[in-house]
Amino acid sequence: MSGSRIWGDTIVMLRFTTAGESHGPALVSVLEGMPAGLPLLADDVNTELARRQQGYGRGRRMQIERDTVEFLSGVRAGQTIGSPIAMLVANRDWKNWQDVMDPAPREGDPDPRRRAVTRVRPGHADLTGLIKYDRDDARDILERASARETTARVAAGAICKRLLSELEVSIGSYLVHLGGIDARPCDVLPDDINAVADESPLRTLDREAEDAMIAHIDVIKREGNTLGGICEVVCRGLPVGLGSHVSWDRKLDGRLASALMSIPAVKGVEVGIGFEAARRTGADVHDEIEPAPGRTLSGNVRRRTNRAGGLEGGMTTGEPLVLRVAMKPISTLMRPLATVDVATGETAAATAERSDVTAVPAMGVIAESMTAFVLAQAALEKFGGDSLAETRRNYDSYLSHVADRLRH
Ligand code: EPS
Repeated sequence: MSGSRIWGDTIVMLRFTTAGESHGPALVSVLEGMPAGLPLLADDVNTELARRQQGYGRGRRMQIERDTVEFLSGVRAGQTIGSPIAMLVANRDWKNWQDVMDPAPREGDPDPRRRAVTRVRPGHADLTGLIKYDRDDARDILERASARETTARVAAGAICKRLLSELEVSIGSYLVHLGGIDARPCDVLPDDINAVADESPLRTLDREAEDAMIAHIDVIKREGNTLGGICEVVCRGLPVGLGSHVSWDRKLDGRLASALMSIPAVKGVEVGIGFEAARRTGADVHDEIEPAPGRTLSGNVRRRTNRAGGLEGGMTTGEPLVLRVAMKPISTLMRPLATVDVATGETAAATAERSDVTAVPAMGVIAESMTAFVLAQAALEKFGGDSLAETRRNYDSYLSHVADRLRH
C-alpha cells in the first residue's frame, strides 16, 4: 500500500492533481501511483490532447494552442518507473499575456492590471470566487476556473487509458445532443467509437443531425450566444467487480459521478438509462440475467439488456459501462447578460471575452479522461501491483477465478 492516499475513508492507490492558469506559462499535471513498466510515449498523451482541441464551435484560442506534453519525471526510456509522473503543457498564448499574468510585482501594481475583469459573468465562477477569495479582479478566479485546466486532466487520463488498455479495457465517447438537437440513437455502436466519432467535427455518429447542429451553432454564434449538450461515454472490457457495494465512498457509480460532475460546466450525469428509470416500472428497468458460458468478464452470464449501464450495487457487472454527461452552455456570451460591476456596484453588461460557442465535443474527451482515471484507480485498488507485470498477474488470477464461477 505504499504511495496510497485516503479519499473519504477509502485508501486510494492512484491520484492526480493539476495546476496552471489559462493564460499563465503552462499547465501542470502530476499523476501518482502508476505501476512501473507501463510503456508510455509522449505521443500517447499528445494524441489525446489533440482530440480535446477538436470540435466545431470553438474559438480562436484553439488555433493558437498546439498542446503537447513534456514529461518532467516518472518516465524513463519509454516506460513508467513507478514515481510520480509530472507533465508540463506550455501555453503558447502566454507570450501575449505576460504583463497581465506576471507572477512578479510590476510597476503600477496594485492598481488594476490590463484586462482586469470586474463585470462578472452570470453563471461563471467570477463573482462567487471573487467574494470568497477577497479579490478585486475576477481574473484571479477565471484564469483557473477555465476549461483550459482540462488539458491537464486529459494528460493524466491518457496515461490511465494506457494502463487500462493493458487490461484490454477501452473507453470511447460521442455526442448525443447539442443545444436542443438530438442525434438519432445508434442501434449498434461501432467497435471503435472514437475512430468514427473523431471523424465528425462535433464527434457525433449521426451525420444528418450533425448538419443541423452545425447550422444551429452558426446561428447562435451570430446571436452572440452559446450552447450546451450531452455526450455518452462507453467503456468496454471491464471485468465484473470493480468498485464495491459495502460503503458509500467505494461505490463506483458515486465516484464516477463525482469525477464527471467536476468537469467545468457539467450539470448532470446519468448511468445507463439514468433518470428514465424513475419513470418506468421495475420490469422495464432491471436487466434480466441468463447463462452465457465463456463470457468470462461477467462470470459466465449476460444481461439481456444493459439499462443499468454496466453497474449494479456500485460495482461493474462485466457489461459495457455507459454514462451520459450534460454540459450547460458556456457562460461567456458575446452578447453579454446583465450583471453588476464589482468596481462601481452599478448595473453593467458582463465582460465579453473571446470564447467558444460550444465545447461539448471536447467535453466528451474530458469525460473519457475522468472516467479512465476513476476506472484505473478502481482497477489498482482491486489488483494492486507496483509493476505492470504484477498488476497483470493479479488481474489474470482474478479472471481465471471469475471464469470458474457459475459453470454448471
Ligand atoms: C475559456 C475561454 C477560451 C477557451 C478556453 C476556455 O479561452 P480564451 O479566454 O483564451 O479565449 O478557448 O479553453 C481553452 C483555452 C482550452 O484549452 O480548452 C474559458 O473562459 O473558460
